[in-house]
Amino acid sequence: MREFHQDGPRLGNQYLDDRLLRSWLRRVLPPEMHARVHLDLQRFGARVATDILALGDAAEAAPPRLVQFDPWGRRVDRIETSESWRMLDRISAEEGLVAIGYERASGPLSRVEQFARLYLFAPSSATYSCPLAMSDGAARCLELYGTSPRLRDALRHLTTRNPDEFWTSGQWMTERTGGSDVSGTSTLASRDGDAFRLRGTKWFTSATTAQMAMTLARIDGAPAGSRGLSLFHLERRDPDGRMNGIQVLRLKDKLGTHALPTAELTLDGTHAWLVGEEGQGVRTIASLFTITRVYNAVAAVAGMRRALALARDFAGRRLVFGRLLSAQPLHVETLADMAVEVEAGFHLAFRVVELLGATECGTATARDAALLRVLTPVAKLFTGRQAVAVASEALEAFGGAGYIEDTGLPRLLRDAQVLSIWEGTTNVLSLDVLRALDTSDALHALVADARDQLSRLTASELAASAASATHALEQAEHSAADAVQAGSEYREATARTFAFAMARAYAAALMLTHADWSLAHEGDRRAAIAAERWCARSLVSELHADDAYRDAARAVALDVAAPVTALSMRAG
Ligand code: MFK
Repeated sequence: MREFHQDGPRLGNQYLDDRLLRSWLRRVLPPEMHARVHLDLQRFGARVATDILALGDAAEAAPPRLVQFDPWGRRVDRIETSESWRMLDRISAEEGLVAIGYERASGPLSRVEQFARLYLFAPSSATYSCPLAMSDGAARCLELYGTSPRLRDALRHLTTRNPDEFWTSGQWMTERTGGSDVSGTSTLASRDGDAFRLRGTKWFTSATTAQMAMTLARIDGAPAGSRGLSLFHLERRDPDGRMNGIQVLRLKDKLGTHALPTAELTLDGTHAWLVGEEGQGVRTIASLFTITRVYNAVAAVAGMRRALALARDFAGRRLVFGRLLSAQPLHVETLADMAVEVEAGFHLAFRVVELLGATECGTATARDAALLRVLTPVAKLFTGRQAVAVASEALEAFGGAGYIEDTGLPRLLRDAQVLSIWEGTTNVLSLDVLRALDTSDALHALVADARDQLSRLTASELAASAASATHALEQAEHSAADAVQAGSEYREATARTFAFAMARAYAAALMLTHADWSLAHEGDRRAAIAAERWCARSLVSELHADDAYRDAARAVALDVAAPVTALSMRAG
């Protein structure tokens, strides 16, 4: 008797297979730039499914190891990483994964080009995207506040394409007293000539093999609380190669991100240099964590997209109850829901990327700046939660195989779970949304921008969804006003619900804008179906499962062309 063996999922070219990424780039990039970027991403999309993927898998299989003592008992505190992990570092430099954002060869659109690459890279990289995020954040912070030759030199290392000179950076904010609340930071900084010596313990430090780090400390005599904190730059090793007053206490034993070294450190006389003004540490490091939060959002969507790609491919291979999964209506429905989540998250994350580029290049309006401020936490918190839900659903789409380690699938979920925690949890970021509303005209900016987008739609078949989006925006605006009236406790308690409502409504406007363009310029109905499903599912409660609806589901679930009737699903 012939034994049955199920084929596992296969990954194709991750750029060519990504209809949404390709379509969105075609829309937002000028034709000449698009032609160049298209060719380049085609090459890179093949790499992330072949050699880069193999390096990521190998790095995951050979996690870092801490060697605290040499054979003769001397304290060395060496974190040993795999050859594959180090290769990912070199590839990151050569591919300009940070550099593109600072060369700014394409002006404000440079960030779009850079993050399109990072989007392809992240899910294959065993979370090498984490050191890159912190390095990019440190680069932005040094670009803004790094006035001394030492700090300018660090910036040069962070943004070079030369792998022999490329540095990564850590972002050491967390102490035992708190990750979300840094006000209890107990690391002290004492003056030493034109520099400082740091003493304290850092409880979570990601990518601890980085050449440098940015960290918070309290200068002797500074007041308690977060207003007494200053930001410092330090190098991990002295010029003679010894650890710069740093002891590695242990590596953290984490649920996921296994290739990424995360450590607990003691600083004891660590030589460090002030960045920005004394007592302005939180405000100064905000320029760094704005960037890492954008990375988080893009990596979250990239992870969802990878999970969907694998589940889609598998649906075309797996035969159950006499037919392929891709022909099973209930499975198609599940895939369609996942696909719609990916589309919504993608638009939110890449809208922030666009705004970031414009702000950095001085082409942003005041409204764009306010939008960037509020959409950064909104996109981060929303996509972080989506990533966990979509990864969980994807595992289930493989049945028992999704739960078995050597399929590689459980990693999707493990590595997603951190995205809603680090760089600010969902709740902390919901509160940051309130901070943004209080310190800028962000609510007005967001609502006005979404309304402008909706008012420019031309396709009549999108009108009902546009009305739902408009209604949702109005509701978000009213609940913000009601919350202010009701007082700060109520406002905090509803912050998360409010942040999610804004995310959903704004994502609807972005999806409809893209759908409108895609209908007109590509004759493609899939973005419209995704937008319509989004508005129907998330903003309006009733759905009607008629034939047109099922066709529509198939089109977004399997990414296949849809009949004209598919868009009429709300009419049923
Ligand atoms: C693949 C992706 C990989 C991503 C890399 C992950 C690597 C992992 C590394 C980490 O996870 S490091 C730890 C990350 N930790 C956090 O993100 C901390 C989370 N907590 C917060 O974000 C809190 O809201 C915060 C610490 C900022 C609260 O601090 P404070 O001092 O209580 O806030 P306060 O007093 O409201 O603000 C101080 C100043 O900072 C104000 O400016 P002014 O002095 O001018 O008034 C604020 O406006 C400013 N500020 C605060 N948050 C800001 C901000 N400015 C801009 N953007 C923000 N989000």
